[in-house]
Amino acid sequence: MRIRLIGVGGFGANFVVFLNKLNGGDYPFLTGNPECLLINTDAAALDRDKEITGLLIGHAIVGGNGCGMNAELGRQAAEMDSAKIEKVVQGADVVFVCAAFGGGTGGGATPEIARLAHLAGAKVIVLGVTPFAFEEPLLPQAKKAIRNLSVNTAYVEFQNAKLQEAMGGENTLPDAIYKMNSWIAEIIDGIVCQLKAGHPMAIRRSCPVLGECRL
Ligand SMILES: Nc1nc2c(ncn2[C@@H]2O[C@H](COP(=O)(O)OP(=O)(O)OP(=O)(O)O)[C@@H](O)[C@H]2O)c(=O)[nH]1
Ligand SMILES: [Mg+2]
Repeated sequence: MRIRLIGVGGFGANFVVFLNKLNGGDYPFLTGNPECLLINTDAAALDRDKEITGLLIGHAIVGGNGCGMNAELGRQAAEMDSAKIEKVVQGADVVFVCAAFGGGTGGGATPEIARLAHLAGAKVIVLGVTPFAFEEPLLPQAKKAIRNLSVNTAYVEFQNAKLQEAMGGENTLPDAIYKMNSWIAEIIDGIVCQLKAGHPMAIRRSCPVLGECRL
């Protein structure tokens, strides 16, 4: 089974790098070698994480400088480079896409990447984080990104705002982020373990209308 893990935008890259640093010790699925890939509109960020294969999108519109939290630019970037994205999702049985829904690249490009992966024949699972409470202006575009996910895309939402609240005031932001990354990794690990064991499990999204999701 070919499993591909795609980190989109800044958060997506942070998460994939976090997983790669674990060396497979904590999460057995890592020993199964998922193929990791980063997709970003930010050339410098891809360069920083160059130990993982990167795909730069949208260079013609943002010049490799990221989307400045503008999801419309992220959407256009993915659309204009859909041929490149099609190539990197070919041949995968399962594609996990990790992104921040509130980010310009993450929120804008993720629905298109997920759609192309589905068209290429993969089961697609998006793992997305929503904004922290102090990032309220990003909420509308995060909600829009979720609405833009096709009905063929399963998704799991991780809410930064709820996470911070749940962890209480004594934890620092890096603690909260570490914890969130660990939860996302556990979910991917669990799904892959089930699939590899051949358990009869379907990955679906049953309802195209998405309301509030809770932790
Ligand atoms: N939990 C968690 N959230 C993160 C992390 N990095 C960024 N975020 C959240 O992600 C959102 C911003 O998304 P980014 O991924 O930085 O943006 P991007 O997709 O790169 O988009 P552009 O920079 O606009 O091209 C904000 O809500 C951040 O709080 C992280 O490591 N962990
Ligand atoms: Mg960025």
